[in-house]
Amino acid sequence: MLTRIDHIGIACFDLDKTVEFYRATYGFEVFHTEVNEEQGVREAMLKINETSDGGASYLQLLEPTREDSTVAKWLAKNGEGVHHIAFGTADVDGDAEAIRGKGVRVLYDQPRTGSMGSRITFLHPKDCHGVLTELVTSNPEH
Ligand code: MC0
Repeated sequence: MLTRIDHIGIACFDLDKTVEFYRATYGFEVFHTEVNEEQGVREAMLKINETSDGGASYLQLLEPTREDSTVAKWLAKNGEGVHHIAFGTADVDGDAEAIRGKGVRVLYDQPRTGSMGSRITFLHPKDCHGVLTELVTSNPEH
């Protein structure tokens, strides 16, 4: 069951400048940063709020680390902006299978590693009314 918005992914050209915009304009501070080599991104997570299921919601700022990454490709075509939305679930495997059964393309056979040790998969934007959609099971250690 999808229980919360885990994060909204925002693609940017310059992570440090974008982090500074969110800090100076809204007062959001960086909760976590990491590089995900598999996904080809450097990212900053800005925590917005805790949620009633024990999780949290974040803004995720994404800067590509290589030209052939999905985010670099998307930035070249669209410029900066909202890249994807991610829903939190306690069971990414079960929810991905259930959604696959409804005819939506799930992009990974098995969930991969996401931010802060989470397990993630993606749904094809063309099957989701133009929205690249991610499913996330958080790592309880975070
Ligand atoms: C592509 N399309 C999108 C889109 N990306 N539509 C909405 N939102 C997006 N973000 C559209 C394109 O405009 C195009 O439509 C069609 O989908 C095919 O795109 P493409 O540019 O030809 O690229 P493909 O087919 O090679 O790849 C698209 C696909 C890919 C969604 C399969 O981006 C992908 O695998 N994404 C999942 C992984 C990802 O995005 N990782 C980065 C975040 P037209 O109409 O022009 O044909 S990593 C992350 O977020 C992790 C670290 C985390 O949360 O923890």
